Amino acid sequence: MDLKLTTLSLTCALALAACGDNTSQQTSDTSAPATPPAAAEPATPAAGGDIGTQDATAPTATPAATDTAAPASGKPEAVVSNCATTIRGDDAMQFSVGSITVPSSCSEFTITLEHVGKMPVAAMGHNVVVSQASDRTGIATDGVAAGVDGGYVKNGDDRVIAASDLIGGGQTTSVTFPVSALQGSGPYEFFCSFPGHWAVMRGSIQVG
Ligand SMILES: [Cu+2]
Repeated sequence: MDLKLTTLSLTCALALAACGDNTSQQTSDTSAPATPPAAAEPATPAAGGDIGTQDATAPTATPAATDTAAPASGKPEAVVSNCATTIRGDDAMQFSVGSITVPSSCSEFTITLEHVGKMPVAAMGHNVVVSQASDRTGIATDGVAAGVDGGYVKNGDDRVIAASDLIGGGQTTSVTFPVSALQGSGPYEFFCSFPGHWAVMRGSIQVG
């Protein structure tokens, strides 16, 4: 019910935006919330609104729609320069990027992780681990026993391509690894191996 109303309201708002008609908005301000959608809907096709609606969707509907729909994949691509990138982790258990593309011209690649939060490592520690995607769960599960002091990575785990230190809020760390390690049979991922984090704090990493 709420969703439907929200959708209708959005449709209304988008239709109004497409029309660019301030008069209509004044109408919706004074009317009951449910009334304007019905009035605005017929106006959409008349305005030739398909393209206008899509244009308006990106800026307008993003906060409500995207945050719940795409937990891991809605993130931007990492900015890479000089065979390195910097990503951020925060107190909301999120990485700032969803994908890292390593230039094939690089022989080594460095990922720097900035923990921009304030929580201590024991409560909200982050690291960045690189592995085959299919090894992520095993690495993280076996890493639990290593604890905070072991960075939640099992000592000598040969499935790990790269693993940074585990850091708390305000700290920065980095890890460098050979690009050839990403040129076998992927796909590959980067993730945080802190218990519970690896399910959401992850993204794809590939040589491009
Ligand atoms: Cu984490």
